[in-house]
Amino acid sequence: MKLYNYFRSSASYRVRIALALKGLPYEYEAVHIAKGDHKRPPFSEMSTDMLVPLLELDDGTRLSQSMAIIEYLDEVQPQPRLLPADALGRARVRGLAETVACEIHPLNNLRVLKYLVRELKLDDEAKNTWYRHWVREGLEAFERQLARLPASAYCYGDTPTLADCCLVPQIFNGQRFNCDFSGLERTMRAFESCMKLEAFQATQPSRCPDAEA
Ligand SMILES: N[C@@H](CCC(=O)N[C@@H](CS)C(=O)NCC(=O)O)C(=O)O
Repeated sequence: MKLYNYFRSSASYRVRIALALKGLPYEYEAVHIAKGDHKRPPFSEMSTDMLVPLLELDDGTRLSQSMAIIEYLDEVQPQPRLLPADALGRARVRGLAETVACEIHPLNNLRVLKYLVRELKLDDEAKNTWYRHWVREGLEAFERQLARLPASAYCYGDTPTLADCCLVPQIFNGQRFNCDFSGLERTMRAFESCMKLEAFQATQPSRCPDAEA
C-alpha cells in the first residue's frame, strides 16, 4: 500500500496511527500541501477531493477520507480492533471520533485558515483566535463525553480505538497553535496513554520522512 500524506496533516496522522497499530506496512508518499502540491498533478489527478490522506491499495484502488480509510482497514485487518465489538461501544467511539473529525477539524484545516487570511483579510492573531476557539470548544465537548464513560486509560476502554486515532493528532495540531488544554483531564490522560505506545510515537509529525524543523 502507499499512503499519500503530509507530516503535519492531522487527518494523515490518524491513518498512520491506524496502520501502525495494525502493523500494516506501507510506502510513505509525501504531498507538500503547504506548497500546494495537492492541487497539482500528479496528486490532483489521483485524488477526487485533492486532500490528504489518500491510501492506494496494492491493486491500485484509491481510498480517500481518513475515517473511511480507517474503518476499511479495521474491516480487512480486524486485529487489533479500532472499533468495539458491540453496537453501543461503536456508537460511543464514533461519537468521540466525529467530535474531532466533523466538529473541530473542518473549521481549522489549511484551506479554511487560508481563506480567513487571504479572502476575509484576518490577521494572524485573529486567525489564531479562531483556531483556538474552535479547538477549545470541541475538546470541551469531547471531555464531557469522556466524563460520562467508565474510567479508562484510553478514550474508550483499555485499548486504543478510532477515537484515540483522532484525538492525538488534534492535540498535536493544537499544541502548534498554543491551545489551552487546561482542565481537560480525561482527554489529556487518554493522550498521554497513547503517547506511551510506539504506534503513536513513531508516526508523529516530527518523525515523518518529510518532517521540517
Ligand atoms: N475529512 C477529511 C479531511 C482531509 C483534509 O482536510 N486534509 C487536509 C490536511 S489535514 C488537507 O489535505 N488540506 C489541504 C487543504 O486544506 O487545502 C479526512 O478526514 O480525510
